[in-house]
Amino acid sequence: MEIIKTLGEFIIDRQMEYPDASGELTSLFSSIRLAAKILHREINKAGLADITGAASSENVQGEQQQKLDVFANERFISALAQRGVVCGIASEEEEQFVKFEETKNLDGKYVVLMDPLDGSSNIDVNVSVGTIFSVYRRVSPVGSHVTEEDFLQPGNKQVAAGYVIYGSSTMLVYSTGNGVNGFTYDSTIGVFALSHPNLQIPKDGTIYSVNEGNYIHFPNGVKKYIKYCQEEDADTQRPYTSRYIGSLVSDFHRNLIKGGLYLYPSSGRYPEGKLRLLYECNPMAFLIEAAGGKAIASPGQRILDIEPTKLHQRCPLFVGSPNMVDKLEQFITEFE
Ligand code: AHM
Ligand code: MG
Repeated sequence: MEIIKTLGEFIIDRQMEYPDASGELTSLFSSIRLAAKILHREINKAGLADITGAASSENVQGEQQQKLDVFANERFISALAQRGVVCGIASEEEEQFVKFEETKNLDGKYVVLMDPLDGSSNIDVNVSVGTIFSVYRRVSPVGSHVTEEDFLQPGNKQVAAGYVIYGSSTMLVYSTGNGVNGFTYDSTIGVFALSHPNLQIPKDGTIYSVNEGNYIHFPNGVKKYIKYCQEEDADTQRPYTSRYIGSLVSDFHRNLIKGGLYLYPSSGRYPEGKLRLLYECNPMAFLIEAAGGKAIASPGQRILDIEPTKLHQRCPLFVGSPNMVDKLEQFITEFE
C-alpha cells in the first residue's frame, strides 16, 4: 500500500513533541482543514454552479446565491467557532472583529486573522485563489471577551500562519515557526497528504513579480530595481523572468518554490501599498522567514516588527529570496 502522511497525522506527531500542548492548536488546524476542503469543493464547481455572480443573485433553483468570498468567510468563521478553540476572528471581509458569546469560545486561547478568499476577482476567469490565515495567542484574560488588542499584535507574535491555494491542485502550506510544510489535497480519499516537507526558499532567484502597470507611481528605488531586473548580465542570469498572476497566494507560492521576489510597493492609487498588514503581509512574512527568506516594508523595516494600529491597515510588501530582498533594499536606500 502507498504510504502517505496526512496533515492530521503530521499535526499529531508535532503535538507529541510538546508534551504540555493542550491540543487546542491541533483542533484549530482541524477546523481550518475542514473549511478548506469545503471551499475546495465549492471553488471547483464554481463554473458549473455559477455561484461566482453577485452576492444577492439567485441560482437556477431559485435559491439565494452567495459570492464565493462571502461563502468562504462564513465557512471559515463557523468552522473555527464550533470547536471553541478561538475566542475571536478578524477577517478581511469583516469591518469589525468577530467575537463569540459562548463560554467555550470565551475560554479559547487563540485568535485567528484571515483573508478567507484572497484574489477573489480572479475566480470568474478560473485563476487560482487562496485563503490566508494567521494565529496569535490572545493577550486579554482567558474567559473574558476578546478585545481589539488581541488582534493588533505585531507579526513576530504569530504562533502559526499558512495558506490554502486552490490551484491546479489544492494545497495547504503552514508553519508554526519550525519549518514550512506543504500538503496536497487528494480529493479521492479526502485528505491533505504531505507533499512538500520542509520547504526552503532558494537564497537567490530569477523571478520578479509586480504589477508593472503601476510603474509610473512607484518609488524611484523600486523603478531602478525593476530596470536592474530587466538588464542583461550573464553572471546574475539577468534579465530575470517577470511573473505576475495578481493572486498573492499563487505568486507567493511559486516564488517560495522556485525562488523570486514579490513586490507590492506604494503607488498613486494605494499610497500605503494595497495589501493588508494583518491578513496578508504578516502571515506571508512569517512563512517566508520560516523558509529562509525575507519580508520588508521599507529598508530596515521587517514586516514582522511593525506595530499595527488598525485592523485593516495596509503596508508595502517586498517578500521572497533573501538575496533579492537585500538587493532591492540597496536600490531603495540609494535612490530614495
Ligand atoms: P484582494 O484581497 O481584494 O483579493 O486583493 C489582494 C490581491 C492579491 O491577491 C494580489 O497580489 C493583489 O491584490 C493584486 O493587486 P493588483 O491587481 O493591484 O496588482
Ligand atoms: Mg486579500
